[in-house]
Order: sequence, then structure tokens, then C-alpha cells
Amino acid sequence: MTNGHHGSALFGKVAVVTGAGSGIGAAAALRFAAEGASVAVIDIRAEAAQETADRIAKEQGQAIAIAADVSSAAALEEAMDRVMREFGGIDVLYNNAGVDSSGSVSVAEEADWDRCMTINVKGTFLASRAALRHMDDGGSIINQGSVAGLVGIPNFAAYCAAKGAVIALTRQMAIDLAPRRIRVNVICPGTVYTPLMEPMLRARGDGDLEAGLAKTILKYPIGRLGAPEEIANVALFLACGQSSFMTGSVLTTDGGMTAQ
Ligand code: 1HS
Repeated sequence: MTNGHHGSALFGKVAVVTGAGSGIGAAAALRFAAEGASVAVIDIRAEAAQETADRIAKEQGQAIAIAADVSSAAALEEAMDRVMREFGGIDVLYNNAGVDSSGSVSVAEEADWDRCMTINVKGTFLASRAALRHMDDGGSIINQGSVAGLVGIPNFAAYCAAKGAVIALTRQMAIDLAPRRIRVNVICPGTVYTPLMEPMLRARGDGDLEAGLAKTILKYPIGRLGAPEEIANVALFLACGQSSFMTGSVLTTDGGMTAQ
């Protein structure tokens, strides 16, 4: 490994990351691999998934790329079956894949609402269900929430509702899966500069990305947005044994945004 994060917190483990072709998912896939996990890189875009898997291979990590849409139960079952065949089981699932959606309730489009709920909420359910068929006792599921699931964000109706649902689902899953010693936790990042965020930042700046960024940073006491690697570090903590007494936890990772 050449990335300076060499460790073995996930030695011998198998981790699945959805939406791992870019952003936080890619950072987490790389981090998990650097810590010794065999990683299944799932993304709806085959090329993006392959790119992350190639980056992992370049650092002597182990990864496979799988193209799958998290809104498809059949695609996810096929994907998890493939992980089972190639790696022999699943220890960690990071439900990271997500989409944003803009608009207040007065103007939001029904199709955008449905898409936001389908990818963010149903996708988390479907990927978890498919993975759980192959998960051993003692595994870890990490869901991707958002500060938007905790506080209202202007013009983000469907996204806030979806992330609130992911947080509630996390607590529910933690109860049902405790007897199998599968822990389920949710990370609530503040804005991280990733491809997902660009349209929102641009809109907030009336078309000017830099202006939107400046406006957004004002909401963060720490004075900047997050980096994908800073969320990946929290995901690693939840994935490994260091968080062994944590389940049903909501981990805000937001530079103080919700502390105000
Ligand atoms: C999209 C991501 O989950 C963050 S929601 C927007 C929060 S903020 O930066 O506008 O306060």
C-alpha cells in the first residue's frame, strides 16, 4: 500500500460498498482495502466501479467491480451472489449509494420524489436484504444518512425525508439484527464536496459554483466542507471491531453544522 493508511483493521474481511465509483463510496472502498478487506465495488456506472477497483488493485488491494442499480432487487441479489462466489461471504455492507433531489414541497416533482426515495431508502433496504443472505454473524452494516435527516435543509424536501427514513430504518434494523450480532449504524455527513453535491452548490450560488460553495461553508463552524476521506474514516471505525458496542447509533460527521 502506498497511501499512508496501511493497516489491518479489516484483515480477512469482505466489504461491499454501493455507490463506490466516486465520492465517499470510492474513498471508503479504498480505505477498507488499505485495511486488508477484499472489497466489492458496486456502482450503477460500470466504468466508475472498474476505475475504483483498478485504483485498489494498483495499491495491491483486492477488489472486484460490479455494475448494479440499487433500485433493482434482482441486480442486487445477483451482485451479492457474485461477492459470495468470489470472496466467500460478506462481513461489511456500506449502503452509500444515493442521489439528491431539490425543491420545496410546493414545487418538487413527483418523479424526483420517487427517485429520491427509491435510491436512498428502498436501495438501502434492497441491498441489505440481498447482502444479509450471505452475511455471517458479527458483521457490520453502515447506512449513509445526512445532516438533512436531522435538520431541515432549504429546498431539499424529498432528500430530507429520505435521509430521515434511512436513520429510522437504521435503528429498526439494529434491533432485528442484534441477535445475529450484526451491527447497524448510520453516518450523517455534512456537505462533502463530491459529484452529488455540485448541482446543489451551483443552484445555491444562482448558477455560480464558487458562490454556492462560499454560502454553504458559512453553515459550517469548522469553516470548510468535508472531504470524502473524513467520512471514510468514520465508516472504517463502524466497519471494524473498534466500534463493537455500537449499534443503532447515529454518527453526525458534520464540522459542527448541527451543533448550532
Ligand atoms: C447532501 C448532503 O447530505 C448534505 S445536505 C445539505 C446540508 S448543507 O450544507 O446545505 O447545510
